Amino acid sequence: MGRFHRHDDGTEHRHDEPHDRTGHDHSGYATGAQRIQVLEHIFGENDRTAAANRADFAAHGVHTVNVMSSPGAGKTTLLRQTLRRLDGVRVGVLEGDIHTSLDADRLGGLGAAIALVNTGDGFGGECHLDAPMVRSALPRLPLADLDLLLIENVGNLVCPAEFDVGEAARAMVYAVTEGEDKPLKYPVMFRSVELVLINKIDLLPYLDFDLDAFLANVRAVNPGARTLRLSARTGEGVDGWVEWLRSRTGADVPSPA
Ligand SMILES: Nc1nc2c(ncn2[C@@H]2O[C@H](COP(=O)(O)OP(=O)(O)O)[C@@H](O)[C@H]2O)c(=O)[nH]1
Ligand SMILES: [Mg+2]
Ligand SMILES: [Zn+2]
Repeated sequence: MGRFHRHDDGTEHRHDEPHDRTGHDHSGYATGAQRIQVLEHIFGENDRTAAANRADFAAHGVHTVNVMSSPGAGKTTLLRQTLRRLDGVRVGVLEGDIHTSLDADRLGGLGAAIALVNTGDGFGGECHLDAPMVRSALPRLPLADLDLLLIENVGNLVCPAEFDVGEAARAMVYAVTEGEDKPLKYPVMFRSVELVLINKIDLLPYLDFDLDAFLANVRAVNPGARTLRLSARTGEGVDGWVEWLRSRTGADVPSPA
């Protein structure tokens, strides 16, 4: 049912190989030359649309951050905390989910403009956002009145990283309950982000998560990535992320003392 996938780090697979190395192939296409042509066509279309999105964001002075993670790592909880702290910054949220408006509803009432994209509603139930999906939501966002657009991607540790949606920056939320090994097992997303937000640190006393081993694994796949530790539940460390966002919005707003 899916449309296409790509691994653009060049090491995961070539387009003429089956996609099974990432654990699934939902392209629905036969292998061979025809499949390559279809993938090239579709990725060309994605990249052209991503460029159009990026141009629109730039034209309106909107800084766009694509937030990715596994399901349940804490994206929506963190975005709630974030919206509460971003006073003075005009924020929009583009909420990506396969089904339901549950997360979009959780983010309502906090001053942000929200646009929901359900990939199960006309986009084949995709496990990620792509550039045309993001583009479909832009008419529902007041871009001219925004400084920052936060995109909550569909929960999935693999596919979202493969699609440029026109964002200026990428961050991922990673929960300490996911173990130390995932940067090595799922390197594509870890490589594609500037910032890894290590979430649920309130649970560390109850886990045997080895933070040093995790940090070493992140460094092994992406030496340039910045990491921040936080708890979206207690709010500890969230200010560091909010400062990172503020520093990029271009909105000349001093942070509250
Ligand atoms: N203990 C703890 N739970 C958290 C934290 N952040 C999120 N959660 C919980 O993790 C679950 C999934 O969170 P959610 O924000 O929906 O994750 P998402 O799927 O990435 O958007 C919910 O039950 C949250 O309450 C955290 O920092 N600490
Ligand atoms: Mg969510
Ligand atoms: Zn997928």
